[in-house]
Amino acid sequence: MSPARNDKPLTLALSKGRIFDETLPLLAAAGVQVAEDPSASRKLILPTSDPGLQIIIVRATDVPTYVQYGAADFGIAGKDVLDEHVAANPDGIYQPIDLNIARCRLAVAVRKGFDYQSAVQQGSRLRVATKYVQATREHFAAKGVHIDVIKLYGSMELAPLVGLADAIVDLVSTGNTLKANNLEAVEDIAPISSRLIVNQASLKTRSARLQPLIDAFARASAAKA
Ligand code: PRT
Ligand code: MG
Repeated sequence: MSPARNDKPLTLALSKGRIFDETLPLLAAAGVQVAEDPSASRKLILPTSDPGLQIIIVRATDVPTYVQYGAADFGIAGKDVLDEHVAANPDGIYQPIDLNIARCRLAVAVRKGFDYQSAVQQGSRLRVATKYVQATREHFAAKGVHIDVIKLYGSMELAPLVGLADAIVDLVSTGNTLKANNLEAVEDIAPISSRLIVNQASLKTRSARLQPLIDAFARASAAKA
């Protein structure tokens, strides 16, 4: 551990959009304000009212990678993203708290009128399009249903409409996106919320500065739950 590294500000990795927006009140509860809105600014490193804390803005799926390698000391990521990351890279990330923000659920959805239950009962092989390959494989393996997974990076809702897949596994919050595309959720896989994640080395070497923030986040999120 070099002294230089300890003088650097703590770095928190966030994605813009709902996670950034829902993290602001948690930071405020820790006495920290953020002057700039990443949706309006092109800056990727945002200072905060605490000179010892900066925020970096990365893609939601990249947050665990920055934290794992210690480029960020801590970060906030959806359980969906985290589970997929940890399945491939199990080491280096500590997950102390469920922040109860950016909540939704992971679900199986199909075109309205597609008889999912019968297809499952008859043992048909299903084609399932998803960004969540690990969670999807585990879910269907536990049910004893054979599937072919088609990996997509977005707009999963389109896949059943154009014959790419029989079903999708995707996040649902209001259900409006499914409805707008004539799809319906037929099975819930897991509730999803965002988690605080911490680099394991940072937790040891920078705990004097990290722990108070972790504690403030824990209190603020428990008050929300
Ligand atoms: O958007 P981008 O491709 O840059 O990245 P991302 O989609 O990974 O990021 P973002 O900010 O959209 O999502 C970050 C995290 O928010 C996710 O990892 C989830 O943990 C959480 N979250 C909570 C959601 C939703 N709710 C959600 N509704 N993430 C995505 N959605 C999408 C969903 O995939 C679907 O397309 O919103 C659509 C459904 O919304 P409803 O309200 O119509 O049901
Ligand atoms: Mg998105």
